[in-house]
Amino acid sequence: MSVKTLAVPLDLNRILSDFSDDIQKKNVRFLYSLSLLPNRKVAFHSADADGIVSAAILKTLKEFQTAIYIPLGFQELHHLELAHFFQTLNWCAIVDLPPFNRSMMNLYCDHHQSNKTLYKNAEIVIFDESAPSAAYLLAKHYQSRLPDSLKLLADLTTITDTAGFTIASPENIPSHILEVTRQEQAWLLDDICRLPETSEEILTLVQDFSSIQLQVFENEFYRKRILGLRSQRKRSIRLAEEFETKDVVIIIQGKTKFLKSAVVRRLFEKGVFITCVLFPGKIFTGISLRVNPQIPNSELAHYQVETLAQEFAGGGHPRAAGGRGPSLSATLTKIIEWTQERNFNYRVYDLRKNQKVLGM
Ligand SMILES: [Mn+2]
Repeated sequence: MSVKTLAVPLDLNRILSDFSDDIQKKNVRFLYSLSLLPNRKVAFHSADADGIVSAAILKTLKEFQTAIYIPLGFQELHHLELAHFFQTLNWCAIVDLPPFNRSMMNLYCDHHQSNKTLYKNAEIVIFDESAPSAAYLLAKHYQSRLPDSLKLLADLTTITDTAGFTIASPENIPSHILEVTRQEQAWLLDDICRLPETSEEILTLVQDFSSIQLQVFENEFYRKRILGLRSQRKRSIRLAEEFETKDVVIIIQGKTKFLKSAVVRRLFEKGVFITCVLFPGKIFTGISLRVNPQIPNSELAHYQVETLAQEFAGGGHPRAAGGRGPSLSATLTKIIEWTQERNFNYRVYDLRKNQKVLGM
C-alpha cells in the first residue's frame, strides 16, 4: 500500500519512548494512524474549548466535512521529530495553533500573539491577535452559514479562552443550557471540553458538537461526567484549603487525581507565590510550574519559573512553564535548590503517601 501523504519517515517506536504516560503513548499512536489516512487534514488545538468549538465549526462547513481532524497540543508540537512529521502532512486547515504547515492549505485561523509574525501559507488567512478566540473569528467569518447554536458556542469561547469567568464553577447542571446565564453556559462548555482524556474522545466531542450541537448538554453520558468533574473540582479546592500558605508549594501527584487548575487557583488566592506540581512516571517526572497572577510584571524576574523549567529541558512563559525531570528525587532536589537560592520558603505535599488528605 502506498501512502502518499507520508513525506518523512517516522520511527514511531523510538518516538513513543519519549512519552512516559500510557495515555500519551496511546494518543501519539492514534494521531499517527490518523495521519496515514489519505484525506486532507484539519489540525486544531486539542487542549481547550476554543480549539474544539473551532473544529466543530469547520466540520459543519461542506468544504471541510470530509477532512481528517487531528487534535494537537503542546506535547506533540514540542516534540521535534513529531512536529517535523506533522509539518509535512496534507493540511487543508489549521485553527487555534501555529501555522506549521509546509504546503499551501485552504484556511488558517488564529489569535495568538506569538503566531503574529509567522508566515501563513493559506488561501484564506483569518488572524487577529486582539480577538478573544479563534472560534469567535471563524463564527464571524462564516456567520451566514452557521446555525445559531454553534454561534452561541463560539461566543462562549470568548469567556473560556480569556479566563473571563466572573462566577465560581456551578455545582449543578441545568436541564437546558439556554435556561442559564451566559457565565453558567461558559462553565458548561469549559467543563465538557475538559472531559476528554484521549484524542479519540476529543474527536467524538467535535463530532457531537457539529451534529447535535447544544443537545450534547442534555446527553446523560456527558451530564454524569460533568457532574463528576464538578465534584472533583470541589474536592480539589478542599485539598488546597488544607495546604499551608508558603512561598512555594510543591505537590507530588498520587493515585487520586485532582484538578490542578482548581488547586493552583485556590493556592494563589491564599497567597502562595509559586506552585509546582510533579507527576512521577516510570522514566521521567513531569513538572508543571505556575506563578501567582497577582505578582506584578515589575517583580516577575525574581519568580520566573521559566528559568527553572529550562533546567529540565522545558520552557514556557514567565508565569507558566513546564518540563520533564529525571527521577522524582533528583527532580525534587533541583527544585528545592532553586527555591532556596531565591530565599523562598516551601513545603512539599506528597499525595502518594497521604491519599486521605483528598477527602475521598
Ligand atoms: Mn484559542
